[in-house]
Amino acid sequence: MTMKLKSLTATLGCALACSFTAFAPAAHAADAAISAQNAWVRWLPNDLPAAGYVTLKNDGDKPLDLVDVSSDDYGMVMLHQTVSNGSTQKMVMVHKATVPAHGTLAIAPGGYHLMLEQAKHKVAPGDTVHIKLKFSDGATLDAPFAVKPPSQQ
Ligand SMILES: [Cu+2]
Repeated sequence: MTMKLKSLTATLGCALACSFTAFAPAAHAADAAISAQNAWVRWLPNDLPAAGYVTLKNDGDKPLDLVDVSSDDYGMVMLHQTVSNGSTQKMVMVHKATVPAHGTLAIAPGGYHLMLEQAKHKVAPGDTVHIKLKFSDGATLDAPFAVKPPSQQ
């Protein structure tokens, strides 16, 4: 079941909260416990794979798993995890990531990332791409991701 994207940062409805979320893309699935914050893509030149990052917030009483990722902007989207083994680091593909009840999961540099490959059209810093995040309760979030240059940390 796909739920309709309902809101943008501007509709958070709380002037105080907005001071913490200014300019950050935010998305909520209607009636869903899960929301996305600070969604962005670290773009790389020459059609190299890009990495997507987002903080997922679960307002519900049960843990939720991110179980599928896809995009109309990329031919292939995968959930990867960076695993360090002493002095070396490697990426492994994972099939789910858990957002704890009343908690957050940071898909952030050094941990999880969304591997974005085979862009279907030209993507450049300043653009917005959309990634669909599907969760174990059936909710789907179609989140806008701000595309940023490689220097972004
Ligand atoms: Cu990767």
